[in-house]
Amino acid sequence: MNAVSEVSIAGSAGSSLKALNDWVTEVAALTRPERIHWCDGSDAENAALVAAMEADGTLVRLNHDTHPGSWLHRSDPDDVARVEHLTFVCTPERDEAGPNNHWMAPADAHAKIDALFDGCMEGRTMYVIPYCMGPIDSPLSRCGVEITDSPYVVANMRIMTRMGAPALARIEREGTFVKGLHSTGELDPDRRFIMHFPEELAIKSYGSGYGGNALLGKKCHALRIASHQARSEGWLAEHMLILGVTNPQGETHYIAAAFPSACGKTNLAMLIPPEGYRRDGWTINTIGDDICWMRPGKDGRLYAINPEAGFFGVAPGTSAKSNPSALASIQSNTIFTNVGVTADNQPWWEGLGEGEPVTDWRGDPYDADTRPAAHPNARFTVSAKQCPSWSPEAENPEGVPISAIVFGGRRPSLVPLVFQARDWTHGVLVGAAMGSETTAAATGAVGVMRRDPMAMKPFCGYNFADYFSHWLSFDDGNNKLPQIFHVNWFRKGEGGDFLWPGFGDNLRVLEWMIGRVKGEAAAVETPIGWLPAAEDLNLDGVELTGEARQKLFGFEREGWKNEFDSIGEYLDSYGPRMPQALKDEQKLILVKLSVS
Ligand code: GTP
Ligand code: SPV
Ligand code: MN
Repeated sequence: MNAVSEVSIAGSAGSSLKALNDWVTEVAALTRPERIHWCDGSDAENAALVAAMEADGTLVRLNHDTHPGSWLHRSDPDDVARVEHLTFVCTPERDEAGPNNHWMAPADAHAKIDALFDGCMEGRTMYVIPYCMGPIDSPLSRCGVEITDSPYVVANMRIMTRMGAPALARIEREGTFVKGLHSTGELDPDRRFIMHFPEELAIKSYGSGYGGNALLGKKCHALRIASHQARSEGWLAEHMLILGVTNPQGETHYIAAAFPSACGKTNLAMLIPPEGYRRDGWTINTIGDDICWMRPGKDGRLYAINPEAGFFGVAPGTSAKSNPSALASIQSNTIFTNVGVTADNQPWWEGLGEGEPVTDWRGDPYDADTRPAAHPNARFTVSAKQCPSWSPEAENPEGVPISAIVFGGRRPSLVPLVFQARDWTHGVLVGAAMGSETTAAATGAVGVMRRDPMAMKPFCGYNFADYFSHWLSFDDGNNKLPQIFHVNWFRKGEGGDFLWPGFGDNLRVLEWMIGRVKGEAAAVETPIGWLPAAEDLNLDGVELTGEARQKLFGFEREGWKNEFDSIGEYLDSYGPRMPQALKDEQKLILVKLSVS
């Protein structure tokens, strides 16, 4: 593969690249690769890498008549999701990481993981990937360098980030970058760690080649390290999609929404308006589907960028009906991970709605009694620009102004379709108190209710109590902050079915939110916030049973009392670090709930 070269930039580098070059030399001394390849992000480099991966079976060619430029990767069957129990935040003091993180002392963590890295790249190529999270010329963007021995990681990082020469130039200009060291190692779950060193702006990940464990720009950098940086620099790094809603009058409102993993961010970000809305001229513009960095602008509003350049989306359930924009995006130049394949070699997954699998995600003949064709956390990696609803505003270096922040999770009972927080402090409590059922995006049991504040439980790089204080600090009397809402697309009826149609129909809820932001839409005040009556939403064309109306728009006082008792216990579990303002808000609501 002649694109692989042993380039050292030491000789030619300006002094600001010296730190990078010294680090690469140090890592090479530890991992002892046969070759070092500095990635430039070019098409020729990618073509050479893909050809080499096809030759060694890392990538399987899909049907290039139906899916030009698309490939399948089958990961190790024990390496199919994030591993939260093996993910550590290594701050000098345990309390800085907080009860929300697994913690290890930095020196111990380095020693433990460096022992695994010792000689691990012998006979292999070490790739150096300079990347930029966010538009290359945005003051909100931040750069990093990932060193990896996985060409699959290189190919994914090329889609997910602005990778290569322009990023290296920015690093040279700025002189600072996040250091991410990754090796797939033996893919042995017993020799696997994902470690973060926020004070050192460093990440070390060993033993997994999958998604958020291995594409270090994503959850490791853009959330765990960035949330830590954001705290000291006065901004927010969040697990949120960003979308623009344009109404028939041509006004666009940008909304950022935090839902836990596999709870609907990609779907909402690419929403297709229901028929009547389309006719009236409503459109959706996609800025991002997973991560949002935002900070107050000169006018006091929060301005947001999507630090990513691609989507690493959940494949199962993606269909022409549920998410036509995602499906259209992944017809070409897409890497599929752990999906099944049809007889004519097209990618296939449960919920696709057409075709039939012959081979499952492990490469075995498909047998419905053995396992699903696609792993439930099977994913596609594709450039955001291939999405029909992609907005050029995603490249705006200033970011887009946010009108509303939405929190939500999978709540089969109690929680209504939507409500609005009274003010910022209440909204922060709504986010802090979020709960959701676990999904296949991480290893472990699925469908277990857990608190997942702001959808950041697996991703906040420091103590949640300090994180909530940071959120509260934005209400400084000068900022013009967004309204905060909570949604639940996953409320179930007695029969166990979802009561809300969801997907495109979620625009009905977004329209109500924008109406609230503009002071036009009606709502009823309750102790948990402002709730719409069913009549306050445009439900033209939606059939809802009596049970659905009652549960989606009702307020269940007794259930909420129990919920607020449990929220109080949760806040208390953080001890005295938990901001008093949140505890006061929780107590105030509990008192209101008790007065009927
Ligand atoms: P990550 O990439 O893991 O962060 O996930 P995500 O939040 O982007 O989730 P995604 O949009 O991929 O959705 C995950 C699952 O939720 C899919 O199976 C979807 O079909 C389902 N889903 C998304 N939106 C809705 C909805 O409005 N209603 C219902 N019932 N299911 C939904
Ligand atoms: C998530 O789990 O929230 C994801 C997938 O978006 S991963 O990149 O694996 O974190
Ligand atoms: Mn995610």
